[in-house]
Amino acid sequence: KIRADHEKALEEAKEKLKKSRDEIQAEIQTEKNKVVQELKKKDSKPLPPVPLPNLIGINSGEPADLDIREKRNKIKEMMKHAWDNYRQYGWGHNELKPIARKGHSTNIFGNSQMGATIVDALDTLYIMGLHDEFREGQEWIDKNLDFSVNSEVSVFEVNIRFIGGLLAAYYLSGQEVFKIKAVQLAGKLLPAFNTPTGIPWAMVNLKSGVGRNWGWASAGSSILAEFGTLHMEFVHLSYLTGDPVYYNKVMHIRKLLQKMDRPNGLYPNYLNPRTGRWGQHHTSVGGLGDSFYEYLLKAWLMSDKMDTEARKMYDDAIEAIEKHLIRKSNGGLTFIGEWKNGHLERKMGHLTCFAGGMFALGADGSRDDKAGHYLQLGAEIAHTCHESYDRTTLKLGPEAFKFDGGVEAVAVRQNEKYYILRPEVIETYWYMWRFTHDPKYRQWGWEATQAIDKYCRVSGGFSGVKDVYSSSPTYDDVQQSFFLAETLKYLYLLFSNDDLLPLDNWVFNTEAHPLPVLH
Ligand code: DMJ
Repeated sequence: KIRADHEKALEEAKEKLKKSRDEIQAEIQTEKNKVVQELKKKDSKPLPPVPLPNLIGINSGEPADLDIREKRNKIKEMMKHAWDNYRQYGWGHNELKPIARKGHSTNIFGNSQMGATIVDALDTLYIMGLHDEFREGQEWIDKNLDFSVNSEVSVFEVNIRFIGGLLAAYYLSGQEVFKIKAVQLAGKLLPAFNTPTGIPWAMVNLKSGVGRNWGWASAGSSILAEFGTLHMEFVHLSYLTGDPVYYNKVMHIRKLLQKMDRPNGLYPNYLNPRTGRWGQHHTSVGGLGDSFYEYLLKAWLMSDKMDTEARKMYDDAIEAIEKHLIRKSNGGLTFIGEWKNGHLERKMGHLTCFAGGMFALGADGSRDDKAGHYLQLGAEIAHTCHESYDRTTLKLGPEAFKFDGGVEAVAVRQNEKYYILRPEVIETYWYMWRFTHDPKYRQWGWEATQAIDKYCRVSGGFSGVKDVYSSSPTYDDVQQSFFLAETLKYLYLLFSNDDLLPLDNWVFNTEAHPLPVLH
């Protein structure tokens, strides 16, 4: 067959070479035009009209208390500082270098300028009432955001920041352009699912559709927190387009996971998309695992609690996590460690701190009515993470902290002492505030606001710091897009009334982009 194909190709080539150069060029041009026309047809296919769900809670949420209002205004001013500087020095780039005052990017966004900060920040601008800035962002997206680029991007990051950001902007503002761009981009991610198992590759080239995995991930594995954090956005895409393709992709992942054995009931962080087998047995509620658990719970909430299969998977997973990963330190701090090949590492990441909010959010509806228990667990994690901030010089939390050899909630290794404007601790304060109204959460949120403003603010925006234990920290010179999407949004909501984006009607994706519950 190979020989026959080869000879056929040679014959065709000989035929072609009989033609003149101009004829050949004309043929190529006709082919090209055909492809362009088809792409255009595909891109401009009108989406079916779908009624916007009944959107509640898009109001100003202005607090009556003067002190709270002033704090909220301060956070809005910080957002404006971050945005204005990005606008001036990094416009169109993915992120900003606030000290060098120029654009910045990392490999998760590929090699093109996709305006990650614009897309990530849109809904925060909208919620804060920064409407001129929102319009500027919308205009840029309308004119410049193009996904037909030869660029290899992270499927997970593009989903949570771009698709999540565009969908939230659409639901909040009703502007069609966001929906259209979200659907176009989703189409570019679909080839990532073309693997022997349907577990997507970590990266995909937006133009060629070729996918692959990170070189560092256990024997060519895909990562739990990456392929397990697509559900919310993909369900919304199917809802908005009437096309089940997105829904089917994520449900296929779920079905596959349900069939697999789990060591000690835990989900390992690595799964090989070719063989369908687990990679290294490493389980964590921080990096590599985190938002997989979050999306099981949120799939249930987003379905108006109809998706009980997701709730069961969440309950099972959390029970195993409590049994094997959650411990109390000698000093009485509850922490979530990491499971590595049968051994518990007594270390917790800043990323893991989001789990306090997750436990509180999942309390209502928990198995055996353990709502009180999970709310308490959320409070304990919030307390531990606050301690990780409070035990530093800058009152900002390190990337990872230990509970070992007399050390409690403190980073030991130099390369774990940085703070890169991450949101997780503040996210947990906000959920805990919504569920308890205990004033300490606002107080802790305000401490973090002041520390960020004092130590991370520079004249060209906000920067991460390399060592939270040093009184004269050096900057990493990156203003992360999630600072505008998440950190500042959660702070703003912490000092707003609860009727701004009530949790009965909105579910926040893992990048803090609010999506409506589909009743
Ligand atoms: C964000 O992009 C998301 O919150 C993600 O789930 C984890 N990490 C960053 C922020 O720290």
